[in-house]
Amino acid sequence: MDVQQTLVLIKPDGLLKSLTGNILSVLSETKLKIVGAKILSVKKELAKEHYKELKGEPFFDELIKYIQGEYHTNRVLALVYEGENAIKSVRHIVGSTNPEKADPVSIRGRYGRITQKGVFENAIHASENEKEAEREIKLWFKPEELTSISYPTESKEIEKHELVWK
Ligand code: DAT
Ligand code: MG
Repeated sequence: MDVQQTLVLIKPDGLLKSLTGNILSVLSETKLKIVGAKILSVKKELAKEHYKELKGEPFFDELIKYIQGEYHTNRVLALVYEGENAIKSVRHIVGSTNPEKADPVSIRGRYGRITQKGVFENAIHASENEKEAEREIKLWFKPEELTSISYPTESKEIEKHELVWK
């Protein structure tokens, strides 16, 4: 087995329902370590890029609204977990995509629901495989935001305006 990193998102329904602690407790059973964490409000561009493979699905527009927080709160907690077999371990404990079909003691089985519009409000996202984990970690985090870097980096001069403390 090899050491992997995987992206976890606690989605807006999870945050609104104050499930952060409960979800992190379940995830801690995996014995993996957190190497990145931040709370953010998801811009449309990031939402669409994250779910780009689902573009064309009938639920796509609702999914984008959901992850952007239109139905709950505009916050997502993004985390990177690292350790042996991290991707499968987290997916296992997260449970199936459809919260009603998920193992009742999995995170989605416990905390997920399906809305009247048919959106799976399943509280959490976890990368599906190594390729997706790499794509998603690079999409959500900068190298400097992680305490352990597992993909190649380069130094680049970036000129930009940013909000600073006055
Ligand atoms: P997963 O999140 O388990 O990797 P996915 O990548 O296929 O599943 O889909 C991403 C999200 O889209 C999923 O967490 C909830 C939503 N979704 C997927 N299939 C759906 C469906 N048939 N109806 C409603 N929402 C769906
Ligand atoms: Mg997926």
